Amino acid sequence: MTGQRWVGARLRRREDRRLLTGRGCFVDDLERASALSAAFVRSPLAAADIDAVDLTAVTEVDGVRAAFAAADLGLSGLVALLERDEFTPTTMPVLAADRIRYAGEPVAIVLADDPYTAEDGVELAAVDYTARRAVTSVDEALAEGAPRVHDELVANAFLDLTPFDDDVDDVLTTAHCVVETTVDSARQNALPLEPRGCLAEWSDRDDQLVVHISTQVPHQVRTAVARCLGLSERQVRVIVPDVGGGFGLKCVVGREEIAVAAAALRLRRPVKWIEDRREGLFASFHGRQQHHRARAAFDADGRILALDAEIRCDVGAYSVFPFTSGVEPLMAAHEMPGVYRVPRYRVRARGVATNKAPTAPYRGVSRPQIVLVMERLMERAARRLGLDAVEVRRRNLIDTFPHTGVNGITYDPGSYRESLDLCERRLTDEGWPRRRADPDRTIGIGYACFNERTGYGTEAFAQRKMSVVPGYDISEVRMDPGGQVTVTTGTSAHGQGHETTLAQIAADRLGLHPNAVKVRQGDTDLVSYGWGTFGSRSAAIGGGAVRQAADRLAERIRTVAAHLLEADPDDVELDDGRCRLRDDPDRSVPLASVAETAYLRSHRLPKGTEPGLSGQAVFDVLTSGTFSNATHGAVVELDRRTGAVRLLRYLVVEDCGVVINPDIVDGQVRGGVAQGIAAALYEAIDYDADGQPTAGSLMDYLVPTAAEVPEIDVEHLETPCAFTETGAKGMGEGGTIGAPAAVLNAVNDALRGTGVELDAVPVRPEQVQRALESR
Ligand code: MCN
Repeated sequence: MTGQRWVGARLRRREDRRLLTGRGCFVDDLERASALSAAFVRSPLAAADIDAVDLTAVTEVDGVRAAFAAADLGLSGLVALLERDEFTPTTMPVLAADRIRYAGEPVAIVLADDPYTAEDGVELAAVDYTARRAVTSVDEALAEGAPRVHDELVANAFLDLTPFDDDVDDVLTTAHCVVETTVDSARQNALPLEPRGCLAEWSDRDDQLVVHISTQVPHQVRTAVARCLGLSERQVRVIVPDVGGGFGLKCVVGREEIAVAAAALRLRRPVKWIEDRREGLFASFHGRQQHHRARAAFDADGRILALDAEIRCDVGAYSVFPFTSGVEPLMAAHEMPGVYRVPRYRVRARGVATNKAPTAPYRGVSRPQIVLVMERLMERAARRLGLDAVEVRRRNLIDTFPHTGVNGITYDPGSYRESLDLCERRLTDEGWPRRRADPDRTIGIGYACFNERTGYGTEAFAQRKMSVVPGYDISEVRMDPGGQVTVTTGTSAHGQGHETTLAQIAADRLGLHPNAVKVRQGDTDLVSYGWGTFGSRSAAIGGGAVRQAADRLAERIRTVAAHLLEADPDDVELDDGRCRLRDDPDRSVPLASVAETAYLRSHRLPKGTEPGLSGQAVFDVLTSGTFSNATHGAVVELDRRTGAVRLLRYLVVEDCGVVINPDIVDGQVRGGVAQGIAAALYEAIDYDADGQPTAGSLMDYLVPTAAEVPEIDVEHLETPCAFTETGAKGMGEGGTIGAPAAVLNAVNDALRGTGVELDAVPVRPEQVQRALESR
């Protein structure tokens, strides 16, 4: 094992042993003898005034210990801010006090001996509402005279911005060819396997409210709880047990979580709340409901000359803490050109309030939609110009790096062209697209090229003008007296395998096996502040902090070892659990002896050397971020009689810089693609005209299962990133970003010759049939 490099190794996920053998510990596994269970009284109406809340009958139920409405708790709400004139801040109350803005909004919290009794109590709450007219679509919300979802919003827009305003009209009128697409994507729920949940308890010993919670962002939960409850940050400790997925839905703070914390503080008893699937579906957070109208001008060779886009995001009833309801429109408007050279760009983007559940930044955030837009434009232009669509892409791909786009973003080097070439070659060599003899069942092939901005540091978030700026991250790496290492990090994995990959990074720097490295995360008392895990930031930023901290520890180890070996620290290298002299490898000392000396025999340390062995670091990406890239290729079979689509083949060629663990990256890509396929073909949360969600269970909200998801092949290209410590770029969202466009393009290819082209997702059998019938 001497000289073994762990970064790049296909090391098995260390967390899987406990997770796969049922020994993981999730919030609901935490038991407290005196705990109360919480359940929420929720509004049945989407828009209403609350006239009165009477919880008397609730508290009379045997086993119900308390029930609180907004007035009883008297809490300030959550306010998320953008420092932009185009943004109007609003408050999300912890419990609705006088207005209801979506069906399922929490009005009161009921605390009982067990969850069943709490639900019984909920049934008896008497709330008088006066219904208002609900606004259930962007068209309705923007119409003249529409009811206002929040009084302070003008034309129901949380955010209305035109960040790029090139004069594109002359190009659009004179260009050889102009194509247009109207892309609609349905509202979705990220649907983590484990729903939201928390257990809050007051600790007299620590004078702290301890909140165990299924979240991606422990420190942000701490800040929100402290602010809402009027506690200092020290008085709140947030601990994250095992988390069964988040996908962005858990990177914002839920009002139920604050209410549970408030009840535990008030009652000085542990309070537990576990969301049920129905609540999760319609009363948590959604994402993805966007409407894009885009036109692009091309020359006769298929080169894009200008892009003109209008983006309307249906962001629901509230702005979420801390990212705000601006996250979808901002992301879409700024990043739409993607991998393509767009010389002129005009865009207007709005985040529109409706009487629906609020939206959180669901994995990929707006990029699945903007990739759909760009890829549909490429396909439409190719058809109009009689060119091959892959060739049109090739002619437009950014090919010199770094490239500063029309959107002001600087793209670091990637393998845009190489990934497309390899993806096309692999699928062509396999003989796709083969058309079957049966004319009713046609085969289609579709591609999508995209990049994914990852590792947003302070600068990238500051450009977005967030008032709470989640950029840097923190790590401490320490060695105990026995030579074993503990890494603490401000990132907070919830399925991504950081216990493995962060250990691989530290192990390389310290010349150890990763099994000698324990990763600790998800506890606000561990590090002073961390930003958690979202935005594919953990490898790039968290990993950078770990590597720097490990290097600082290694330096300390070398100093002590050099003293023991009577050598110069610069001549000492760490390898295979030992410190040895580079030019005289027979002279070495085990790391464990160095550690023992540093802690237990400190009198032997050189004068002026502090006892103990640890290193700390704060790392940030001080650019607009780093861009990983990929090309997805999908092959589908379309049954023209039923409209059913079956995936036959799926290939991803991706480049996320230096790959820390290829198995984990493959797993991340495959999971992401499955969610992208869900967006392309299955999932949609629709609302009726009264604002009632029509998907109340997994009977109506169609989640693809293993039967619908094909084998997904992943090929890696590696363009190392110059400004992350590890050379890694993030990739945790990419699978989700490319799949909708690749699948939709494949469906359109299978529809070739019918005159039908589809630009909206999901494409369900009834949409295909309807389109074919109405030709
Ligand atoms: N990795 C690697 N080599 C690279 C890049 C990443 O080995 N060059 C590894 C990382 O070390 C990490 C994993 O791949 O173990 C993902 O890394 P990264 O791209 O940094 O993303 P994050 O760890 O920050 O995870 C966030 C991302 C997002 S934004 C969502 S949403 C998401 C996702 O990851 N939600 C997930 N993946 C998920 N996976 C699961 N199982 N559950 C979720 O909720």
